[in-house]
Amino acid sequence: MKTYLVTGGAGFIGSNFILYLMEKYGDSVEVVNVDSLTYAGNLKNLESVEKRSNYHFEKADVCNRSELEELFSKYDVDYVVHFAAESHVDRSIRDPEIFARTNVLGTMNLLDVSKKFWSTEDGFLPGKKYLQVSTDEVYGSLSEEEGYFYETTPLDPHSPYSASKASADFFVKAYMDTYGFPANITRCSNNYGPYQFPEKLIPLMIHNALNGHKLPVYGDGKNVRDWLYVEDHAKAIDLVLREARTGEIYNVGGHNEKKNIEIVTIIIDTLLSVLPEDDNRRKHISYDLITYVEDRKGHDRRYAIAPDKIKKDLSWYPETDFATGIRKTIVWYLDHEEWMKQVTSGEYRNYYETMYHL
Ligand code: NAD
Ligand code: TDX
Repeated sequence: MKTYLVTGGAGFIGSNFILYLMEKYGDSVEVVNVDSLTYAGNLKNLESVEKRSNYHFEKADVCNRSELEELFSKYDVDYVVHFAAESHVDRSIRDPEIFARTNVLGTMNLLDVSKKFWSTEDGFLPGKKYLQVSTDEVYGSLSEEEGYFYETTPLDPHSPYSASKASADFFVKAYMDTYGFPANITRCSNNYGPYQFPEKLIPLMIHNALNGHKLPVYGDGKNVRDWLYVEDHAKAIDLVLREARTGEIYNVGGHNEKKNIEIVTIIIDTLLSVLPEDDNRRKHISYDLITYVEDRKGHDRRYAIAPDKIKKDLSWYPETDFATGIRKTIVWYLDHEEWMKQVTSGEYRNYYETMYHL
């Protein structure tokens, strides 16, 4: 029986990862969700598993060493999966400091506590592993139509967010290289799917379209992102934890590059094709909502992941193609209006007004 300590388990990818584990392993795993519940953390995401005896929620801050030490004393942790982070690039441009605190110092803290509890006289307890959930953004930006990020591509972050994630990766590497600490790093492309907070492109556009609000496209709308359905990311993480050699770094992505403007038009078209003719929510939806706004500062032009290594070593491949995944995602948001209402009340409105002035 493996015990997973999942940080940031109340966020978008973390909650999808926990639901994936529960579905895949049933009662044969223990899951400890460690989350401080920032604006991005939402325990509603985990309602379907919260009563299970092998699921435990612990409200704790990854920057707080004594809180983490208590948790490692309470649970015999086999795997640490570190999702907890400040994750939104636009917020990092406005307020970089919290990104350094959570993403860099939080990672160092978690690494150090894991090292302390897993150390033996001559190394580390067998079967233990730490996985750093990183991002393709640490590699920087590619030109319009050429090239891919490989694991060997030098790190060249541009935004405060990606700088903090790259720094965290270097600390993980330092622990692996210096102490032989058992860890892996995964670097995934843009995720989409259920439970994503509507500050990010896809859920923001769905929410705005349904409410007849403008659809704010940054710059010329031709920046490219490489989209992966969140469950495929969850599967990759678990595979790396269980099967990869420690010390290895893996890119995760499915060769699904799309310009932002293409994503926005796909969302409009899909909404119109899935909503019944007599559904009131159709009335607002139109291409006229698309509004080009000021570009993001330092906006990375293109991300594209080469996933060859994870395919070759671990036989990972993305199971959900984009046409299927985006439809499933849109249907999920249509079926979860209450969830969207809850997360867009309160702090979200202030954020939206300060950020967009629309
Ligand atoms: P998210 O913002 O939806 O969730 C982050 C979670 O971390 C929230 O539940 C929040 O409450 C928690 N958290 C924040 N600060 C904390 C702290 N100090 N202590 C404990 N918990 C804290 O983020 P996400 O989109 O699910 O991303 C998860 C991870 O995956 C991040 O590390 C991110 O860098 C990485 N990643 C994200 C994507 C993507 O497309 N979203 C792609 C690649 C990698
Ligand atoms: O309103 C918007 N308009 C717009 O044009 C928003 C929110 C975004 N965009 C553009 C900016 C990007 O080119 O869409 C693209 C995607 O933006 P985000 O959803 O903010 O994602 P991105 O900046 O690419 O970063 C994401 O992928 C990598 C995640 O937020 C990160 O956590 C992850 O590491």
